[in-house]
Amino acid sequence: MKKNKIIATAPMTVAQKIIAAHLVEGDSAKDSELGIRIDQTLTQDATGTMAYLQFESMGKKHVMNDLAVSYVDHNTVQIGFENADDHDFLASIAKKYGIIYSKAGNGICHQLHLERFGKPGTTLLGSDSHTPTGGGIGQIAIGAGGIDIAVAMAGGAFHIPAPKICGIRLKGCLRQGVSAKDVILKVLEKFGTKGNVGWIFEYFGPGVATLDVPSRATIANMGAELGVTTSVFPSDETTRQFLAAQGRAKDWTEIVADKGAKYDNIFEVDLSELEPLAAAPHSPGNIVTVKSLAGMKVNQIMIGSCTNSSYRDIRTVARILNGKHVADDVEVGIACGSRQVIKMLVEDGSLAILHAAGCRMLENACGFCIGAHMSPSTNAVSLRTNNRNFEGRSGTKSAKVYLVSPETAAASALNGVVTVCEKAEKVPAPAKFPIVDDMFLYRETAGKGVPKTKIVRGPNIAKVPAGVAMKDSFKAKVAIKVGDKITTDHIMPAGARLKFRSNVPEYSKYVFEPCDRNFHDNCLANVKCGFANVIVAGESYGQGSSREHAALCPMYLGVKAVVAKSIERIHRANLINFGIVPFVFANPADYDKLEPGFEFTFEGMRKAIEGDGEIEVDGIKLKTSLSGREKEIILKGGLLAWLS
Ligand code: MIC
Ligand code: SF4
Repeated sequence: MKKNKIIATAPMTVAQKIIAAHLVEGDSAKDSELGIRIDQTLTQDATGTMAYLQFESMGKKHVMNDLAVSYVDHNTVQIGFENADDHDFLASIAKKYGIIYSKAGNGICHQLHLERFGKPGTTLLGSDSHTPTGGGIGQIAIGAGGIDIAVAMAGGAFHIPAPKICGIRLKGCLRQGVSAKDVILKVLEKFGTKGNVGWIFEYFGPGVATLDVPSRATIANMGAELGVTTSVFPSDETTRQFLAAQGRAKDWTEIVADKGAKYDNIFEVDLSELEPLAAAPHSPGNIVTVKSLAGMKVNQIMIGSCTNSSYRDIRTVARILNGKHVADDVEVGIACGSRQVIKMLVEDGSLAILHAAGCRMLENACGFCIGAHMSPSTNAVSLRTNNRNFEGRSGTKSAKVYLVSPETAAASALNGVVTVCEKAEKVPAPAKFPIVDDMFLYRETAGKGVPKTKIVRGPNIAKVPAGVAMKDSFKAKVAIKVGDKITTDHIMPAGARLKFRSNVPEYSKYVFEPCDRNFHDNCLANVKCGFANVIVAGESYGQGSSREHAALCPMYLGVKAVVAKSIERIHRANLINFGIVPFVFANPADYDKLEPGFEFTFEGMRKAIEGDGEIEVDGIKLKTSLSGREKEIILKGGLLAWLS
């Protein structure tokens, strides 16, 4: 793919520099959509099988981008054959097409990628919404649906809205007991989980130098909860030291904002003034102080996830628990981010401390974070260091999940009640990390692949359903009406249902399971009577994950349009990729006029999409703002159909 020549006419921010160096379509000064070249891709197992099925259908001999890594971290401890089938499929695909394969048990994709592969100044596209973790070392790392990753692996560009840059100016230095998690919770308190679509959050200012790489990665990771395109830190001396300690000094380049670089908005955080914060149930944007919760009884504490599972985090917990024992009536589980982290904890004695303190050591995988295990008991209070506390995501609908820092989690574990951590000495950045790469397979054939490899397809690996071209006129029915902030966990539940990710007909049975158990049957009944289906929603529809199944399975059930007050970035892109029109109400009050069963007659749908995106249906004005490329994709019935 051709690279545009960069002519720097004005001082640039870090994000602007990296985007300019990767721009292949559009002009950030004129166009609303930009195409960027993708250097690295990552997938995880729960989204990966679909991504690779889609990549396969593109007919390439091997991956075309610089580096592709396939991680297995979501569905690792299986009941039944389905996940194991997925792993075999993923391993064989990786071997055939030149993808590095990270076996189950190696660790969590974002932590591993940061440790072993992420490079400052490059672009990374991942089929997981927390891919922006790479922003911690100065990568433009973006989460997207699996099919977008497939296109990038096939050498295609990725499209982003021309970004507005919000500068987060950090000054001062964190006090003991306060850490990176509290910084991102502060940013979430200010900006919330909606209304940030199209922004990149870039961290700058004197406070940046006081944060080590794992802390920066925590902040960039949980920027996903803001709904932004990505978050990024400069690549500086701290980044160089981190990469050198990983034996990757050669991967470092300095990338800092130019003097006089302009941000579209600036928010200042004085690190010295921050106090421990928590996100209260059921939203990462529902921020309270830990002080205000102090003394509340806690039933369960889970430490880990891609947000807080680095050596720095778990070593901090070990230091707080050293020589002590967790309270009798609290269950404490710890999941490290990688085998490198585990090795370090073994070698410095931390694992013995955690063992003696009565912690349950869990597998170094997503596990509890996605409700794959460790669901709390009925009505329990669970303190967790992960990034999402949507209702029911833990696997227990009545549980109250609070998101906190490792420091708060550890101090509370000792007392069995929410406790403000007063003392937690800084863990120095290691001068050298042990390299534990033996669970990365097919490194030697990366990029080229082994073409004669036979792909292993168990019965759980089903075909990707094909989209159908958009009709000009059709009848449709409202199949469901939901409220504000509906997450992809509501639309396409994970946890116990994750194992059906490679089998769309089966997984489709669970669409909207937490909201309406009859959604699947109603949709099919409507289709049988000649109606397409429409989803009606409030503000910020599709928050959370990158899972394209939240669009793919509704497409399979005949959904042709979502009509919402607003739609979040990754989900909007996924809807388009699967031929579903992402409409918003021209007049949000019209939301009140629609109820399940309401019948629409769409006349001139194709014309509306080709034109200005506006259509009036039975007295209700709907609009959608689509780029030329997006219009073509929807008219064809989705990205796969458009590509073929
Ligand atoms: C999540 O944290 O919600 C997930 C599970 O990692 C998802 C991906 C998926 O649904 O497989 C994400 O964040 O994109
Ligand atoms: Fe895994 Fe949780 Fe991170 Fe998603 S948020 S990648 S489920 S650890």
